[in-house]
Order: sequence, then C-alpha cells, then structure tokens
Amino acid sequence: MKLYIKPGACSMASHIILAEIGGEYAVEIVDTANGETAGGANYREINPKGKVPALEVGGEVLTEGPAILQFLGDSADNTDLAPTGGTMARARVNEMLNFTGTELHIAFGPLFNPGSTDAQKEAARQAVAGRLDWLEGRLSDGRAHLTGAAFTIADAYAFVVTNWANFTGIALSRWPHLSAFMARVGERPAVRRVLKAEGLAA
Ligand SMILES: N[C@@H](CCC(=O)N[C@@H](CS)C(=O)NCC(=O)O)C(=O)O
Repeated sequence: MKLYIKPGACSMASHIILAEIGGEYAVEIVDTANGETAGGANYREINPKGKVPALEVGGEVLTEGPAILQFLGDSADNTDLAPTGGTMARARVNEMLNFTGTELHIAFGPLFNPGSTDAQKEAARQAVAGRLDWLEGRLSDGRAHLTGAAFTIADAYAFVVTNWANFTGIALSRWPHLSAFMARVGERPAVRRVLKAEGLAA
C-alpha cells in the first residue's frame, strides 16, 4: 500500500490514519506543480487529477481524501476510527468529513493561491473564520473530538485543514475549544510522528 502526499497538505490526514493503524505502508512525495513523484514517475499516470492524496492498494488507485480515509478506517481493527456503516455514529463522521471537505478545505483555497488579491485573501479569512466558529460550537459541550469521545478519521482531516490557519494569518487562539482540540490531536503519538515525517515539527 502506497500513499502519495505533499507535506502538510490534505493528504496528511490519510498519512495520520495509516500511522494510527500501524502495519506496513509506503509514502511518496509528489511535486504537484511539475506532476512528478519523488521517484521520478509521471504522477498524472497514477492520478490523472494531479492532486494528492492517492492510495495505491491491491492494484488499484483510490483518490479523494474522504474516500481514502473511509477505506483505511473501515479496514482497521480499531472500529473507533470509522464506526460501523449504517449507524448514526458513522453518519456523524461522514457529516464532519463532508463539512471539512466542502466547507473548510475549500474556504482556504484563495489563501494558497498566489494570484489572490489581498481583498480576496481577507474575504477567505472571514469565510474560514465562519467555519471555525462552527467547529468551536461543536466542541463547546466539552467533547474531546468532533463527533464525541473517540478520535476518528474525521478528526484527522479537520486537524490537518484547521492547522493551515497557522500558515495563513488566522490566530486559532480566538477559538479556545478548537485550540484545545488541536493540541489534543497534535499530542497523539501517531500524529506527532507524521508531523515530524512531513517536516511540520522537529
Ligand atoms: N477533492 C480532492 C482535493 C485534493 C486537493 O485539493 N489536494 C491538494 C492538496 S490539499 C493538491 O493536491 N493540490 C495540488 C495542486 O492543486 O496542484 C480530495 O479531497 O482529495
């Protein structure tokens, strides 16, 4: 099983879940700008969409972060990572994966686009803040993670995307419950290993 990543990108969520599960896996960095993997392969022949993550598994290539996260979570012995399909617990995880992908992840887009004007970046910061307000509300009942007590695949994705605030001029201290969540997830041994492996922590 091999995961294609870009350090610090949304692919880090799948990397975290691989590390949480343990076992054997490989990770290869992709230069998405020139479309080449670290090993010199043409990445578009692996994933024609040219984006990370992509997971090579069993002779197939699976793309789209939330699909990869669910595939990995469903394969794990630890059923907390992805609760059984058809339950409300799983529906809540899917709800949070979708929110992170279609609301939060997308809202950061202009902040990483070198062509964005300052006004576009400020509007994007406000849009991100609105989504972070919602995460703060979700955590304000004292739950440890976004869907309850257990750490799930949805927490990994929300952690990685929320962490982009630290690189885009958004102070997370404004959201105390979310800041505590980020610290809690960031302390997980698997998360620490991945942050180090991707060059985001010493
Ligand atoms: N819908 C895709 C989006 C993936 C995506 O946006 N990947 C970004 C990194 S977070 C990427 O590869 N960007 C490189 C590029 O656009 O050249 C998913 O959820 O997996």
